Amino acid sequence: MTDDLEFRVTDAERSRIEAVARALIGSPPRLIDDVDWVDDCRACSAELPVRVRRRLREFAHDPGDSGALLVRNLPVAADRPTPTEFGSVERVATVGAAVIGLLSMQLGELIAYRNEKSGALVQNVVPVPGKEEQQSNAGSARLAMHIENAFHPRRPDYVGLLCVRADHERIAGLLLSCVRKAVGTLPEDVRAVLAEPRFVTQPPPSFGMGADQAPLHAVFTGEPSDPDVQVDFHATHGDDDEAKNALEALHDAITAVAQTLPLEPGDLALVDNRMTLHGRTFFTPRYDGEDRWLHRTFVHLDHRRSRASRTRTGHVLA
Ligand SMILES: O=C(O)CCC(=O)C(=O)O
Ligand SMILES: [Fe+2]
Repeated sequence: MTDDLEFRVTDAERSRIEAVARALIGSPPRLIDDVDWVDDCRACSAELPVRVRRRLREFAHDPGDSGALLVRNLPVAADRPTPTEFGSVERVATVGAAVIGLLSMQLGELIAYRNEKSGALVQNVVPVPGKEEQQSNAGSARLAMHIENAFHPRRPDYVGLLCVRADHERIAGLLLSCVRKAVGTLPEDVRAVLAEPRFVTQPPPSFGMGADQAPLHAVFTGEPSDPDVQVDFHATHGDDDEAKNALEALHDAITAVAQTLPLEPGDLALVDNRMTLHGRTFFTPRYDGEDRWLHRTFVHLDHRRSRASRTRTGHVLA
């Protein structure tokens, strides 16, 4: 299998990207969630270095066997303490927020969900005191492999995760596992079960949907040898014994091909959420302002498809 995961920007490209980011944040409105800022971000993303735009365009066409792209050596400025509050988001544009916005918008449209992180388009992934064991990005225990918002009919096509600060001990690893690498290792009958609507994924309480309303769905859809995947190993359950066993077999196969990436500041993981699961190894937060800190974005390839869930110019799905 080709290692198509890493793409390192040169120092000259990094300077150019920083100049584009500074131009974007230097003029009003400076508020990320303002529709005019998103329009400016889309326009400025056309000013990114051509080699970067070309690589992102190639990735959108074919995410390879890793189903993710790790863009390295990007400009970020860790110029304030790592936030510690639950639901932390970026409101005022910073270099880091602009950089993740600019690269995300070369793939598609930024989106968010009203019921998650107050609908902010650039969110923070930080450990939160008291939430250590929680299966959410506020935790610091091992986070089960999942696709993002697996329960949601309009889940993101891509998830962007930009590292602003690493954890103290540099042991936290972003886990990535593409179903393309796993599917061929599964027996035919297991794959057939995974392609049937025999699974349920619980929405998080913040979405206010009753667990009993969650519909049955298939875990594999599309071309059987190269399927899309809909699963969250914390929230998805098989509806019968055979389905439960198939899910366990998928878990083993996904775990066996997972890669662990200890993200460094300036690393942006763009994850194809249709075929690639992510998770995180455990780490130990200190809550001293120097903890691990990522920015996160969600991208839709086809903004039109979510029109019924948002206003005409809006980016936040109800
Ligand atoms: O902490 C991480 O590396 C990933 C957390 C995560 O799954 C997310 O923010 O969606
Ligand atoms: Fe996630």
